[in-house]
Amino acid sequence: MRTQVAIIGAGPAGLLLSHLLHLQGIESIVLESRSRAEIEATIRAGVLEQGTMDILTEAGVGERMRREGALHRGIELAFGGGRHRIDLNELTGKAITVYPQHEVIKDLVAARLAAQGQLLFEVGAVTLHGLDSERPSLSFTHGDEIRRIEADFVMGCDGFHGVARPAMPEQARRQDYQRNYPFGWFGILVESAPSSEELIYAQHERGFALVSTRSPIVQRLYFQCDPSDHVSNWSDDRIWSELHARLENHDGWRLKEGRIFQKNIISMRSFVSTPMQAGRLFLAGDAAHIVPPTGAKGLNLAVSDVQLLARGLEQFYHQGSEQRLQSYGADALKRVWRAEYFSWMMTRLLHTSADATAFECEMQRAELDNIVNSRALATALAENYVGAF
Ligand code: FAS
Ligand code: PHB
Repeated sequence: MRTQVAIIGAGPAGLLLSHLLHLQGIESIVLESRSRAEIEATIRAGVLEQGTMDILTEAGVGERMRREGALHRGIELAFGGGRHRIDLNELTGKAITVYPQHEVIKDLVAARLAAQGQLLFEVGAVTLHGLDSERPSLSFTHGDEIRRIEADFVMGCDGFHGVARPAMPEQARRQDYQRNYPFGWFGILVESAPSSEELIYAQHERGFALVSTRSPIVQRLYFQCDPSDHVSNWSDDRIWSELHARLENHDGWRLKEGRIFQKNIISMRSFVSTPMQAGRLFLAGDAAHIVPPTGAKGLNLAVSDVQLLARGLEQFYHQGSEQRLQSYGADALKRVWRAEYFSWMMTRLLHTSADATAFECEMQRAELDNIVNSRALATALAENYVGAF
């Protein structure tokens, strides 16, 4: 097989890149190890920045997002029994949309298939070859066949556990930056109306909790847990009791309960791998960087990487210049590091560390008080949250 751009991974990064290239008349083939049904059912992110909304709309795949997504003009920080609204729209002129990542995946898969895009699902043994040549290729299994794709470029959009980053050529002198957190998130999907108009990020001595939503009849709730904990250790009653405790407040608001129909625990890390490119191999999204979900940046960073890559490939194929492609990694990392900082800051601000000293607990509370009482600090948080950079 032969194509211009071979893409490994049909997550948000790989699918959006393939779609943006198609709009520019650039050919691509996407190789995905899981089935279509699996990728369209993987529950992950929920918050789209304004920039992401705009890219999806301009690319003609934002119609259902605008119809079914929930536009949120603010978020709430809960601590000390009170709730404090950060008015994102008043402070930045922007908003966010809560629209589940798996719905974005469905919209992108539908668009690619409608355009006869080449998406190969359930591939195996993807191996990268000739990355430092001008004719890189991928070998892989598909059904009972062993196949090979020759391309001009290989895009590693295969997530944190993919094969592209480890295949980075030695001479690229890869450097990884990593911070593992001593806690994870226990996530549940609940059959109930939303408990709040907007997302609530709660700091509590028992641990962090987050009230989010998926639809008018499904809530998405999270609470901080031990990353080595097991879903089976948590009965529904124990989950509700913990969530109510962490969301206790003086103003009479109460979390809505309902049938819990999905539970999972995600671990948390900050991770950046540099460089994000070597020869004809480029990394985008979780293949290159991971953020703790506290800042709702993961999906949005993948989209901004892909927008840069699509512009670079368009310049290469339409103007014969490699200038944008050569600066891709450096350009992407500017935003990546700012998002890594924001996600780390929000995680430190809102989570409870077992080994925090009494002084550190007071500093955490004082930092929250500062933010909700200072327009300048609230604006800084709002700008980072909506992605105003
Ligand atoms: P993805 O991991 O989404 O996609 C990579 C794709 O490559 C997958 O479909 C995978 O099957 C495929 N693949 C992997 N190896 C392959 C191989 N060898 N060959 C072929 N295909 C291969 N972000 C938020 O903002 N908020 C959240 O609440 C949030 N929750 C998350 C929960 C979990 C469990 C995880 C893992 C991530 C979460 N994230 C969240 C981050 C998440 O949304 C990512 O940032 C986003 O999926 C990144 O998209 P991609 O870079 O496309 O990577
Ligand atoms: C979600 O709805 O899944 C979500 C929202 C905000 C976050 C993380 C996850 O910061």
